[in-house]
Amino acid sequence: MPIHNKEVADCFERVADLLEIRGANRFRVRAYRNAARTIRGLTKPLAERVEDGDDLSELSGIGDDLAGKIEQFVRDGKLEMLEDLKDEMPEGLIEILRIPGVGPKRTAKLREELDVEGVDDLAEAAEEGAVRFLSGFGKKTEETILKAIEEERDQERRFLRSDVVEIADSLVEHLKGVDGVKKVVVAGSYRRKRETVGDLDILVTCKRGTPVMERFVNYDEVEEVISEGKTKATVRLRSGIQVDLRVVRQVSYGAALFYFTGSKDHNIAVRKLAMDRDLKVNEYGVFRGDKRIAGRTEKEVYDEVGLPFIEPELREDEGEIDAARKDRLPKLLRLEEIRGNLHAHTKATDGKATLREMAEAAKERGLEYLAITDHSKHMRVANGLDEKRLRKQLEEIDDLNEELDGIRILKGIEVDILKDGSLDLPDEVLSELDVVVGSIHSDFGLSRGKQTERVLRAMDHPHFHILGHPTGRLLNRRDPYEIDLERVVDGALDRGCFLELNAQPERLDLSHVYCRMAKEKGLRLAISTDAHSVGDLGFMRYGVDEARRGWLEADDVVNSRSWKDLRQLLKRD
Ligand code: DGT
Ligand code: CA
Ligand code: CA
Ligand code: ZN
Repeated sequence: MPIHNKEVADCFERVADLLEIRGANRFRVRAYRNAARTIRGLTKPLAERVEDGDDLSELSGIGDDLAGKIEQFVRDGKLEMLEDLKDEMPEGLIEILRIPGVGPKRTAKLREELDVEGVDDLAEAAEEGAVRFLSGFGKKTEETILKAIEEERDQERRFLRSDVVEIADSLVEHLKGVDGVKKVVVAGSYRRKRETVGDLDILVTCKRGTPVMERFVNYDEVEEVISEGKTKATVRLRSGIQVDLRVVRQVSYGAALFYFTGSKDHNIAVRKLAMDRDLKVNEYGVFRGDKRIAGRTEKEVYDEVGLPFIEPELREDEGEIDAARKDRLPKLLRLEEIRGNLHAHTKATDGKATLREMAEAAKERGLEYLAITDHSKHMRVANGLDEKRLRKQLEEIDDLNEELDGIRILKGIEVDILKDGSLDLPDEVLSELDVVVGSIHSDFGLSRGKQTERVLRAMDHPHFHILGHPTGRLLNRRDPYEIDLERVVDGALDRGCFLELNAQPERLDLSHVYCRMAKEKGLRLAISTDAHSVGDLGFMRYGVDEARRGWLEADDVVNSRSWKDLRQLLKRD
């Protein structure tokens, strides 16, 4: 992919930052900043200029030296000088730069006067009140810095589910390998399939005398043993995540699993029901007086309080107890019920695999259909398709469908919803497609009213089928944009189009709360992986997890249907 001007400008800006921290001559620093500004103002891509053999040193503020550096960056995709600067700078200093309110000047000052070399040093200095006395700082700045660090730490403390799945699996395998161990299960928010987890809670049952604690604290991945007792221990793994381990007796297994799965609110609600029956529920069992009457399985626990088994994903005290009492629990969607995938990219835009590779991988996963929905031209950073390139892709899809058996490739697009709600490609070409996903990739900052109108306008287009990643959130990174989802759901129902549950583990957008709202209003969703590589097709499991947290059943999901039925469903009149 060609280098964009913004990347070159960012690179120079970075060089200026690092030079400034290092205390370089201020004219030199300014030269890089000026060059960055010039580059941001250019319309013709530098990559093209280099290719055309333009003399870059004719640009204002760019001499021979910088011209050479631009050529290097355009050619190699990186700048040796920046790499060197990064290598010689403590990494912590680079992290400090990212804290709002701390630029390179302040970073240099902190380093000079307070020996600050990283975020932890800075937090300590700020907590001690040493930062406010530096010239150019003050009390207010000190407070802002502390707050920013705390916020960042809070965010870092929760891990994306997809980042801990492997960690959890290998630890479970490790523990299962210990002679005498019977059951190993991960409880807590992980078992409830939350999209982020604070820590892992593992339960083990084993024969008497099994050295399970010892094997736990000596696991390779353990970085620190925080506490260790006979039946419980807590460690921190190298990845930073903490793990609580509990060894429980077989007779208490169900009660312990129930207790440590949570959520806390669900547990409290169930315990209330127990009290009405003069029972006590705790992590050791269900008791009448001093007598344990149940607790070997979770089902026993629910039986005793008069409830059917409640799936972990529903245990949030959000109405599941009431639904269980009335025997109205949903029959939650299962991964095997998903028959196709309606959002995927290829090399034609920002994907990593070819059309054929994506098709074959989808077939291997047992899918009946896969929609190829590359970006449209407004997404320039992704090399989005114009009408001509899209038509070329449609022909390739026709050819491939002729050739391949056992999978159908659907013709699609992820078309940009422009600021005014128009779509980035003409209705005429959209009308030739099987699936049109419309998404917002720009102007996230519109007011709630405007953003909502924009989406409704987009859905007015007669060939609009599915609203992609409807709130734009990125877990731990970007809040959703302001939008009135209730109106959007109603608007989709009125028009006969659908919303997506984007299964990328850092999106999971719609979130379960909105999934449930959509379901209650009678709107069906498409669960899609938004795959940018063959491996990403595996994200479907995370989408299904989120859907289950949103109470969805197979019927609530459009891609649980055969293509024949789905095609009818997508038809708008
Ligand atoms: P996390 O780790 O923040 O993602 O969320 P959880 O739900 O895994 O919470 P965690 O690890 O603090 O505790 C695991 C489970 O143990 C929790 O879901 C319910 C249970 N639990 C913990 N503390 C209490 C408590 O004070 N009362 C009750 N009833 N249950 C608790
Ligand atoms: Ca936990
Ligand atoms: Ca825990
Ligand atoms: Zn997108």
